[in-house]
Amino acid sequence: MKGMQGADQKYKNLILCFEEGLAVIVLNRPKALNALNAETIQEISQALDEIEADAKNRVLLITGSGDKAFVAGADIRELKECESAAQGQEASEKGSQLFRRLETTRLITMAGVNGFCLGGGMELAISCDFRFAATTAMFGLPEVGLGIIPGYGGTQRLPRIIGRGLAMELIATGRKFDAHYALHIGLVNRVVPQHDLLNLCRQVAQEILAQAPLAVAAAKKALAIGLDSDIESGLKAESSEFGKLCLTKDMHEGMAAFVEKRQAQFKGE
Ligand code: CO8
Repeated sequence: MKGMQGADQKYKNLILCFEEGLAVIVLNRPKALNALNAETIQEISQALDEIEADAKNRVLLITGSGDKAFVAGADIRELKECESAAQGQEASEKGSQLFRRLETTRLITMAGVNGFCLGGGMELAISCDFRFAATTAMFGLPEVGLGIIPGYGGTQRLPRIIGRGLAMELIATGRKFDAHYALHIGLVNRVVPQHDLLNLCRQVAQEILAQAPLAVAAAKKALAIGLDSDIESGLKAESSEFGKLCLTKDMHEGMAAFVEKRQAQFKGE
């Protein structure tokens, strides 16, 4: 992929690159528009192991290779072979577990949606903390048109992001929609021309990487606890995380830097 350095050749269906604190997973099955087969699901999990193992990595960008697709869904040729309820449930659970891991990782995760973002691909994108899209991106959960439902968390996450009514309409119709509509309903944070997408993602990653690492991770944790429970539990989690941060060197550094009118040098301690 253009502009990506340090690409790792050990994966068959994705490219993994590291850029000083930012890890980039580029889904790369161009002949199938980057559709997610079981092997790709397994490789994303393996890539995540590799990324999480190094504390230096703090932001993860997931995007698709080429300019046509982010991910065009789960691999329909593979899904077609599903012959029992148990087999279908297992396939759904495997993907769901990975996407839940993506949602709860300490990394801040973003999807750079560079083209078709359908079915399991859209479910992958909404497992990330936030999304940016190219003007050419197309979204949708077309599963009901194939006789199935979103099986990687789409029925759970989409209503949490855009609300019940809109989510139900989009899931029940399977309708595809463009990047501007995705921006309008709050599914993506920003829409930019295709050639600016990676730069935008990198720029936002740099903004995040300039902040105190433990504080960013604590904010993600508190936000997730609140969204997955009631506001009282969320507020409790926020206060608890706040308290723990008062013990960090970075808090003292951040405040000293403000008083001394200089740039803070955070160490993640
Ligand atoms: N799976 C497998 N192959 C695919 C997929 C896919 N999802 N999408 C595209 N491809 C393949 C095509 O078959 C084609 O291959 P070939 O050249 O060998 O025939 C190649 O990619 C290029 O695709 P097209 O020729 O169709 O390209 P177009 O530009 O004409 O159309 C579209 C692009 C509109 C994206 C079209 O390819 C399409 O509609 N794709 C399917 C989209 C879709 O329905 N996605 C949802 C799949 S179901 C799902 O995601 C369920 C998730 C939950 C699963 C939980 C249990 C596991």
